[in-house]
Amino acid sequence: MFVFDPKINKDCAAHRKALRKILPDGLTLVSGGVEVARNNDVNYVFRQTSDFLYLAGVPEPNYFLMLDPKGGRDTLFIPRVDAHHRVWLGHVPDVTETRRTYGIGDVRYTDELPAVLKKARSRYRAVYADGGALRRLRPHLKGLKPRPGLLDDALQVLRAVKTQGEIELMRRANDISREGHVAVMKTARPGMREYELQAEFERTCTRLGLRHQGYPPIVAAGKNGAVLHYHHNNQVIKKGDLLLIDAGGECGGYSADITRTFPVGGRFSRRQRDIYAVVLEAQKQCIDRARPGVLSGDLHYHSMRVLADGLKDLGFLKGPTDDLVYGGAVRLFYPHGLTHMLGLDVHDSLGGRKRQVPCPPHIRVRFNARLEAGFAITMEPGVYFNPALFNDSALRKKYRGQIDFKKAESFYDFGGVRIEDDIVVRPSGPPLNLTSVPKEIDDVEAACGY
Ligand SMILES: [Mn+2]
Repeated sequence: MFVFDPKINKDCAAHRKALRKILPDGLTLVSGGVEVARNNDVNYVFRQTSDFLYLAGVPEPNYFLMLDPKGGRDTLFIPRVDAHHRVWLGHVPDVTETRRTYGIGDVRYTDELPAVLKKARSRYRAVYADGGALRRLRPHLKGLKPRPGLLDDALQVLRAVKTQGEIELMRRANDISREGHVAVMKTARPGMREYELQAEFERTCTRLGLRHQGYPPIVAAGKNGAVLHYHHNNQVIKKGDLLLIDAGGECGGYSADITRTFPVGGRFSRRQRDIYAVVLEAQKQCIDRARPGVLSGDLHYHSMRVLADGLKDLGFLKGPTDDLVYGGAVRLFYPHGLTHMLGLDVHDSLGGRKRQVPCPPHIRVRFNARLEAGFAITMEPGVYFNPALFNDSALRKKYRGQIDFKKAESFYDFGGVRIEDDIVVRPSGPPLNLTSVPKEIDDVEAACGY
């Protein structure tokens, strides 16, 4: 179905052009990542820095990128590898091949960087350099005022709005991750360990060409589903458990971020179905409302309202919806945000300082942005029964009249339900949904393969 294709971001040239337009009056220097030691002679699996992937698309370590807007050229600096190292590393592209692969007109070796900088710097007063470039090239930047904050902000501004090439990579990450999620639903059986399903997801992604995960998968059965960043993934899955899996592969550096919750055994129980339906309704309503001009904080409050109404119908909450939402009672069931930006980082750029929208006093969320066409964001409401919250004596006292704590306690073995899709805001109308993993109750049960 998918053929491995070391596809690179075809929009990097456009990204560099846009950056030169924001920072036309300085020399821009961006450093690629360097390898990090894991233990003796072994490095961690290398992941290029997100900004470098955005501007150059190069996944390898030890590169530099220089934008010289007055000189009218971008230069990529690549490490010079001698014959001895080729014995260990195999084929390493030279400047000619690199020029062809990445479409950057000027490619040189990093040992030429000091001489190139010496010539270029006389044309400028400022250097927009990141921390790594400043640390490693400081002696060659004489006479230039470093402005790392402006470079960072410019990149945040640009990275928030996805270009067509970026959306294509995100779609590919999503399409392959879909296969992984479906394989997990089909494979899950009582008696397995959670990590066996992690293996199934990662195996499927790798087999279809995604060599890296955007983040370590969360695979949580039963009560573990209530632990928001559960990472042990080592417990035995029991018959009748809900299985919550939050996992996404990475393509060209762009991550999918998908959560599904399904019944081990293939059929939702009555109470699983009831909670699931409430979360799904909140998610679908919020997806539909994700349009330009909408505040993400307002969407979060909308999701809290839908969840509060649903939990009221099921007897967990009582009282006026507004009181449950603004007073915070619903947050005991839903203690996280609805959405975050998504891209080269799974929690991606917030869009730059100018885009930060202060929250009105009645809204308390960590991420509050006015949505724009091209924003890629997640939509991930959830309902959890986490004893750490429901057993808290101060919270029990505060919400005594609003929460049926006895009923919530009887759901401790339930864990939680989260449903998470990746969407791209469109200029008008509802957003593009990149995620096609089954989520309707009938479709999830059908995918479970019993
Ligand atoms: Mn997420």
